[in-house]
Amino acid sequence: MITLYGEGRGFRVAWLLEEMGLPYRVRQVDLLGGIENDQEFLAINPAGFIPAIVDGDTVMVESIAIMEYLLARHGPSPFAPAPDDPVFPVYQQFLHMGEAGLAGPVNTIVATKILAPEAEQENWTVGWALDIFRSRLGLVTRQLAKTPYVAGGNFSAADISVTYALQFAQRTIGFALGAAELDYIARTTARAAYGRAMDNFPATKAWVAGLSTP
Ligand SMILES: N[C@@H](CCC(=O)N[C@@H](CS)C(=O)NCC(=O)O)C(=O)O
Repeated sequence: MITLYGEGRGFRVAWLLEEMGLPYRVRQVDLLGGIENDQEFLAINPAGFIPAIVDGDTVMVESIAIMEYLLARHGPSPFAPAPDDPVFPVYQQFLHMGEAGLAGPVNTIVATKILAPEAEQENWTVGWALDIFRSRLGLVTRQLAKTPYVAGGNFSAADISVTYALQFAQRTIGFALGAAELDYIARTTARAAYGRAMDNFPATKAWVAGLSTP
């Protein structure tokens, strides 16, 4: 059975595992409690960030790479178009943009606003990261004007990647999304697999329940 270490971006992995019907267990990782106290996890990921998975002899980090691994190793799956499918390029683009162009830049803002000394919380880099997020979000909006999902007419792992990033921006920096993105999130999160993944993520569930924008 696959072990998934940590919530946070591990949600992408749990959601995909639920969509694919693959059995897994969640091993909690308490980042705030001091990762140096969790030697068992550090033996899995010595860099100390989440998520990570263990699948037999395979140990992996990076949420998008883990999703690609699961789709390749445990597929074929309807959540990843084949390389010769016309939507494959746009699928691949948004699968990666969800982290590289959206959630990643938001991480910079969150870390600065929450963890940096007060005098450094409104620095140049925060504005830069927000500009990056906004410009990539424009590409998502443009795509959603054409198709209901980011890679065309069908839900895919790219929607898991992008939905996570949009919700992350809403939940952490209170980013106000437009109507098209809100409709999109309503569509993707109505899936039963999303709800099942959330039920396996008690810390995320409690955090979201306490927010004005779930
Ligand atoms: N690009 C990585 C980002 C991972 C990441 O930033 N994880 C956060 C929690 S969601 C974390 O562990 N932060 C603590 C750290 O990086 O040391 C991914 O997509 O998995």
